[in-house]
Amino acid sequence: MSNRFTPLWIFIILVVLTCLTGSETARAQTAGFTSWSMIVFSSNRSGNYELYRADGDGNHQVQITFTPEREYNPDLNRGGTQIVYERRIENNIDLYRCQADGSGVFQLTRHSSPDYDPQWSPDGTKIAFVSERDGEPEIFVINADGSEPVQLTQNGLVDISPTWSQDGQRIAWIQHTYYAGTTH
Ligand SMILES: [Ca+2]
Ligand SMILES: [Ca+2]
Repeated sequence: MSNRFTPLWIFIILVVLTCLTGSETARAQTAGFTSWSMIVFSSNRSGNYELYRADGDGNHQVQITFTPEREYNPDLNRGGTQIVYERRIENNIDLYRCQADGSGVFQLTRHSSPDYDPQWSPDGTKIAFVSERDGEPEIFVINADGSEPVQLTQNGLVDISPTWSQDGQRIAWIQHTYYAGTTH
């Protein structure tokens, strides 16, 4: 798996995706990707934010969500079979999961506070994400079916952007304060 994550491949994918979506939004350029043979991304090219999948070279783009809500931040699991993503309804955000073709949509979080930044664990059994359910952004982990949420951070700082280590044993994230503007 480590070969798939070489900086060269990541750079190539980002360049391809940026070229494909350059006239669209910055959000579309921050697509999730975990396999260079397939990419998933969010775009508002249809007039509403939807998820799309494409081959690793950007060909064969297919729209896989068709909703009045806004779908963002897809993350594809390592097997290329499941996508976790954000669905935004007014001021709330919850996490959903679907098959790589967009079928089998399943709601993972049901909370009045925003849940976002989902990331599959390497083995596909868990999802790390950010939730503001205690008042500000904290890192959480849930099982792939949305059960057993575990809160990993609890502090007065902003904790966002969780990323799993290759062995799935550790999670790195960004912690900062809005006011000081420092990042660790
Ligand atoms: Ca939509
Ligand atoms: Ca915090």
